[in-house]
Amino acid sequence: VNLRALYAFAREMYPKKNPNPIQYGTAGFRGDAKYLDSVMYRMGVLACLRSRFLDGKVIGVMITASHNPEPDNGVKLIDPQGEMLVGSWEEIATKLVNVSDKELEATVAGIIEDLGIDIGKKSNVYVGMDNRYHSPQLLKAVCDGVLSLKGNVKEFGIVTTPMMHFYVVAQNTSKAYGLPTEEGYYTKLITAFEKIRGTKLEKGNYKNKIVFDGANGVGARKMLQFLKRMNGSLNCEVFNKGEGKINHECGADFVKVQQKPSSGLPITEPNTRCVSVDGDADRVVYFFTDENGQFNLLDGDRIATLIADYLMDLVRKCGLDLNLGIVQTAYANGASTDYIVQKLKVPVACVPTGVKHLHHKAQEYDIGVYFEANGHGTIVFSAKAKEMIRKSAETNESSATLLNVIDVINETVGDAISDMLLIETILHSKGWDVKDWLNTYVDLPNLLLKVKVQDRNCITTTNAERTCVTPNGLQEGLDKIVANYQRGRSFVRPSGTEDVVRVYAEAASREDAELLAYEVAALVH
Ligand code: NG1
Ligand code: ZN
Repeated sequence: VNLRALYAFAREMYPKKNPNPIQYGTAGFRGDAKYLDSVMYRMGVLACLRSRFLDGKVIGVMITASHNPEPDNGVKLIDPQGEMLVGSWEEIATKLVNVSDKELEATVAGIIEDLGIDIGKKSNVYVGMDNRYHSPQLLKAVCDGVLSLKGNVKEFGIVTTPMMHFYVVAQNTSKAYGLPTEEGYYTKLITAFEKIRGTKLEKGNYKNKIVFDGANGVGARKMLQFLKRMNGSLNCEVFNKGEGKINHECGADFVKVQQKPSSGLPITEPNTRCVSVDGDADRVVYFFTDENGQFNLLDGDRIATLIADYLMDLVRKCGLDLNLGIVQTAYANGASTDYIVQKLKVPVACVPTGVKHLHHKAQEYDIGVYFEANGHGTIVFSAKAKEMIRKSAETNESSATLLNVIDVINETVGDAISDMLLIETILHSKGWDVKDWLNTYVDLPNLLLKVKVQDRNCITTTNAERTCVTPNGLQEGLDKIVANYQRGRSFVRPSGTEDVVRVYAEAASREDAELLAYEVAALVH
């Protein structure tokens, strides 16, 4: 391996263009696609080194800007067990993309030396992308990065983010997990889903009919692939299939933040279940419009509580002694937390924003259910839990069902389609429609605002982002405002993915939630 090639490649094909330093954040690097060629090239180099560092284990690279607008793109690395890149390498990544082209060779040499990487070892990298028009060019840059250090690279073309995670885990673990191919992914999820569902497709209030909003992203085309293989076990019509701009007035982020239906969907009968995913299909929310024309959102908090309730019931029927916990962030609606504590009586933890934090916390339970309010989440089962369920499944029907439930779930990362299949399974099993689901608790009215400030990092927080540490006096000011509102709660934090400060507020009435949010925003400004 000749490091000289690095500089030549960088200078000729992927010269550094990003004017300002960028940082590997909660979702990797993200920004205007115009500046990302060199970032992608260098992330290919880094993925190649990381695989060598880990004895040739497959490292994944996903090219997407998720729910961001169309001009943006991004990249993140996937570690061998499907987790997000380990923290210490995030710093290396940040350093590597910010050095000049000239310094590249020396920087890579430094990384190799510091970490004692044997560059004679094999290196294997998997790469996939979303359907943005600039993704193919960026994918080529990643591949060139891997190739310039003589690593092996396998391209998966257009995939959802969770599919990419699935491939990486499937390749690095046993065959029993599933095959690291598109067909392997569909087969695993569909087989488990259809086994639980059986042949009776409608039950009680549950109707086999959903409207799917694909956000003009990858989720739409993959959902169509699922349906082709499902023979009607799920009756689903797909919209926003890519005819419009990705995430533009549609998709999970739009629905959650705007609190209204996506455009591009047909007028449906009242109370029809609508499902929105985001551009790379790792987030999902449900919604419906009732007979009074009222929009109703079923967000990540609803999903977490529905799943936890179902799983607890199943575990009880299995007769297994397994503890279950729910992990939320500060954005979780206060009413959902009350419902978890008072009705479900399940332990609930609050952690800082970013699925990495949620995932780690969830792993402390035998069964950990985690969702961000925006619909990003999944469920993790400990090795001990899986073993107990597997044993008991030989004699207990509920345990056999639970075993299939585990196979419907993409445990490595939030997966919109897998989450949706699980939700459909639960609603079917309970004989529920959206109204039954909505009736479990009443959300507190809430609002999320973005505030532009000079330097968002002036604001630092503690207590899982619920308390401000700096600037001095901000928290005291906030407390004073909040005290005037019934059931008021508000917090501010710098975004990890955009150059803004986010303000969240909830209160007993819509009017109050809005007043509170604007009062706090004015304080931050
Ligand atoms: P930031 O920009 O740090 O608030 C957003 C979402 C996170 C997470 C990340 C990664 C909100 C309020 N924040 O983070 O939950 O999904 O993007 O995509 O939704
Ligand atoms: Zn996403």
